[in-house]
Amino acid sequence: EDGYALWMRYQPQAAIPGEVVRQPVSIVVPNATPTLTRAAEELRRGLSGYAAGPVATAPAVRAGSVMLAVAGDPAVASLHLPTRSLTDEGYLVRSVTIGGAPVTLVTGNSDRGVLYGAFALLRHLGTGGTLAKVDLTSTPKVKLRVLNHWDNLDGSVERGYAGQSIWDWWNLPDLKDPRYTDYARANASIGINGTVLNNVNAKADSLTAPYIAKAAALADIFRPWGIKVYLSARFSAPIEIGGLKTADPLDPQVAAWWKAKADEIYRAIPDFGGFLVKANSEGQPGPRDYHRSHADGANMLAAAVAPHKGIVMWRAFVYADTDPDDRAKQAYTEFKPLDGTFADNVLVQVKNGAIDFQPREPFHPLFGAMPKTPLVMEFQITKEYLGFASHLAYLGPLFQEVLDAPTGVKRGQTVADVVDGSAEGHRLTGMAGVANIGRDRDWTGSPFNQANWYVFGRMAWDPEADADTIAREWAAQTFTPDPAVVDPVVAMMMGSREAVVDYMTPLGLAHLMATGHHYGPGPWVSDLARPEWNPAYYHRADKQGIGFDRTRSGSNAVAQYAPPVAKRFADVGTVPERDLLWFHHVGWDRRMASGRTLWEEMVRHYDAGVGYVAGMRQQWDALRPRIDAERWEKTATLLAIQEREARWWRDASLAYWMSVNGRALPAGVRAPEHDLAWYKAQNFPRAPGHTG
Ligand code: BDP
Repeated sequence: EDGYALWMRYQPQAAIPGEVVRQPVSIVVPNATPTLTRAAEELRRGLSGYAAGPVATAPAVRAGSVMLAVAGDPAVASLHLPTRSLTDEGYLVRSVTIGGAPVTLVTGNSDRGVLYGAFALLRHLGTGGTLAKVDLTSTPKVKLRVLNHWDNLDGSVERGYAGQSIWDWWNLPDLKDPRYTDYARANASIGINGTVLNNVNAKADSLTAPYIAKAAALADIFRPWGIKVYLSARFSAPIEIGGLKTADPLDPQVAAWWKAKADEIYRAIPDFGGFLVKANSEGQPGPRDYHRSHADGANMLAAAVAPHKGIVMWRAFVYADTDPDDRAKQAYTEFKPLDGTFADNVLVQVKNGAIDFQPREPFHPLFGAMPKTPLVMEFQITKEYLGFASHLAYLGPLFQEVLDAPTGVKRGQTVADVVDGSAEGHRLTGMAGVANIGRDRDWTGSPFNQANWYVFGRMAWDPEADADTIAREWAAQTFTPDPAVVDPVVAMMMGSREAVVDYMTPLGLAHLMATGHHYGPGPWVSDLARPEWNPAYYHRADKQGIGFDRTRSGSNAVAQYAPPVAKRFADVGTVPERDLLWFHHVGWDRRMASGRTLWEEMVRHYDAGVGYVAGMRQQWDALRPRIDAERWEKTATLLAIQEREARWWRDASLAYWMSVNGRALPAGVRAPEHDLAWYKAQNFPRAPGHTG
């Protein structure tokens, strides 16, 4: 068991064989389209696994059949089931009677709906359910559920920690690695319906004819699984591969070039999803190079794909030299005024927080602030700032915390309401996840990282879903539904992200890692060329206090939130303690809710983080007899690394804070293992995932 099968292991389980064996199961697909054929094959695979015996496909239903058919099929229509509300991607799986025979029906209004239903049935069986009296129904709340691969054409993956890219650009379009199909199965099983193949730091080559042909080969494999292909577009491509002198979005020649390019792509990929664009950020070209706005750029590309029903996802992650007083303010400053000026097929893609995928950030103030524009939530599934693939951190609670946050714009409105379109009645909606997938045998660098891919898909389907419930589902399918495994595994997972916050950046601190790799601690770094490259810029610690003042006396970034939220964050008495140092610069002796001083409280958080990891190791040790050897061993080793590195973060941070505040550690607290100079001397010239 090397983890390749992900959560689709379909292992025999105590509860299932009885059900299946009692009556032979057959699978019936009256109308075998490419998608339904795959759905049937997946069910055959799954049911034979769970039943520990062969399952056949049959031409007609009999007692015990599982039938896959769209709602319009005469046999289904005659049952008068409530299928209208399923819209085009929802499913209904139900025990019914057809021609006198008890049958499990998997239906939906489209083949894709049926496919999702098949996976829902497998999930039901994989989490301890049986084939008796099945009744499952669900409709996705978000339309575009998309992975963003930061994969480069040379095979490296920016911020990827699970090996090289799974796309073998060299041998595509000819060589169709079976892995592509397994990738599509995995995504379809959790409802992901789109994938951006290449890095947002894009090369224009990905838009040349040979690469379009390669992307088309992947699109052909993914199509029956309901997955569309998208490409990151480099804004200056008309110059680099088109021979034009400019990429000015208002230049008719530029617009014509993109239109012709879009037409060319759609000839090869008729259902091409559209473009994702990072513009005028971290050195990428964009419309502002020509003194045009982001909307000018986005709308020009949108016009090129509109005749083909394509869309543009335009990123709001603009990180340039424009807002020197506070990096956190840039996206809002540039995008908020553009609300209402984007074309209908443009979505603005916003990171979950205003800086950059930190272990914790308050939700991005753009959510709720651009009511006329559909906003895509961008989460990072790969753990750039949470210990790469090495540390165990389940991101479900992070995603949920952001999605559940009240925007303060209207009573009861949450970030999830903005993302799923219900806040303003947007029909075009999206959620994007920066993938953690690579060529490692287990896809994501560790068994537990698979859970982050899984929870992203499940929350994109339903942004109000619960992280704990999803962790249970994942653990049951990935290991076994036995509560003796699921309970401790879920317990480990649920607190794991908070532990990372505790040992890296407690109480609202952020961006304290050493230069380049984003892995180990470097709170002392203060000599890099641009101020906001330095951790010291973010923590602002001195002898008296610590924290970034984002209230009126500081950068006033807090004013970017709607008034009730701004008020709560701006007041040092009402801001949640977990966000304290994000918004406020406070004294080391400030009294916290616990009665401890800030300094004492910080120390406690560092210790809690390290302690949690030690606890996870114990829990995992106790699970040894119940988990297969290979996955147990790998996880145990990674947890040992994590414990060592949690201590490193704690010790390095404490050593540094003490050098700044001149305070002693509270009584009974362990001193850092080394002196500050030792921590400063650590360096990692060859960290993975940093492609420059
Ligand atoms: C940062 C990454 C960088 C990405 C950038 C982005 O460090 O590698 O290119 O985000 O999202 O988190 O564009």
